[in-house]
Amino acid sequence: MIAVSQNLKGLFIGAGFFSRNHLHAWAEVEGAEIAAICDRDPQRAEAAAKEYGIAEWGTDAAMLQSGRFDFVDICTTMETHEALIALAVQAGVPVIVQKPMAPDLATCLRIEAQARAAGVPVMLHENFRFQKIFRRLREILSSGEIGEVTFGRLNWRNDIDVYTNQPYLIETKRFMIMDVGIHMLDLARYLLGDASEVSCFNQSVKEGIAGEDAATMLLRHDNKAVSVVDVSYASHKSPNLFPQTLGEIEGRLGTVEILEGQVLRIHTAAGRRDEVLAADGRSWTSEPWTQIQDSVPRTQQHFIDCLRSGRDFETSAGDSLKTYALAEAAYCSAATGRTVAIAELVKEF
Ligand code: NAD
Ligand code: 89Y
Repeated sequence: MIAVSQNLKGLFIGAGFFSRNHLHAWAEVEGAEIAAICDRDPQRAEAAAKEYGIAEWGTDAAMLQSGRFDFVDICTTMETHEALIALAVQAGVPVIVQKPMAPDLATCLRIEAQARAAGVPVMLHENFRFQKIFRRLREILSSGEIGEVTFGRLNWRNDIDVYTNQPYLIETKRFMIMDVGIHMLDLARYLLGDASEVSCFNQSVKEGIAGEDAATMLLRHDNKAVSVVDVSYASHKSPNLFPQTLGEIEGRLGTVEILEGQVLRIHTAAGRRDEVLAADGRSWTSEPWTQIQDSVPRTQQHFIDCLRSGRDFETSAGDSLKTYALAEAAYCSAATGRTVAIAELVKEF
């Protein structure tokens, strides 16, 4: 627990494509502020410092070790996370780090073990579960209205030109499952509970990319519920459905459909009703990104609230190992053509 009356002071690392959402969000978060920004590209670091009124900028993440920071927000791509988190762990600085934690489960396990041994809290910036629609859906499920959950379907299928904003994805070998599949696997656990077995088929539909751009996963959850999780950047529809996650959750007493336009349709013996989730109306958000952008301040506020109160993060590195194990199992299943049990990959968490 960090019990101080002043704002916690953060170092922000990685002034690339997605950083503007974090930086706008940090200006809203209560109890924290960004004191310095770091990017190995000096122009990016300086420009972001100017735009967001951040007093200090630098190019070397070793500035983390100055003793002046209460937390670090790491918004770089996955290959850099292990080394950056190791710097934070050495300095004893709590971390919030963008998904994906790392390219493979072995690296995630190392990151988590080192942080745990040093007692340094690490949270994954897993913002999809902080979308309003999924917070509300979780409330409905927890209320018992549709009874024990038996089946789920979560799909993210669109053809957003992700390659222009995030060109590194063209060369990423573990692409779609790590990029958006990981959000869906986290959501599947959030809504249906932990899962123990995975089957998966991967597809590379677009030519010229190094990894898969579509994946269809089948999960067996611990309470025997089943879910189908499918993701694709090669699904052509008009209007483009980006960035909506659609699907349904079935329970013994009813069903909740997740429909286009941020609508939850609840079916129970009492009848059917729709709940429409409105955007928060921030000045810095814009379509089609609003649904994702609105979830970023909630994610960061959760990190700060937990740091201040000593509560566990919902998506701590330790908890998230269960999500990354599902992703690893999905790749293993796609490569071998068989169902993979999590117990084959990790003895216990
Ligand atoms: P990006 O490549 O545009 O930006 C990363 C920045 O980090 C670059 O400016 C790079 O110079 C800098 N950097 C890399 N290593 C560094 C180091 N060691 N020290 C200092 N600076 C360093 O990447 P992006 O598209 O902004 O994505 C960043 C992360 O955010 C990725 O992991 C991506 O998957 C994730 N992301 C999440 C969401 C979401 O909704 N949660 C959306 C988009 C991207
Ligand atoms: O990289 C993806 C993510 O994590 O959320 C949206 C995104 O930026 C593009 O689909």
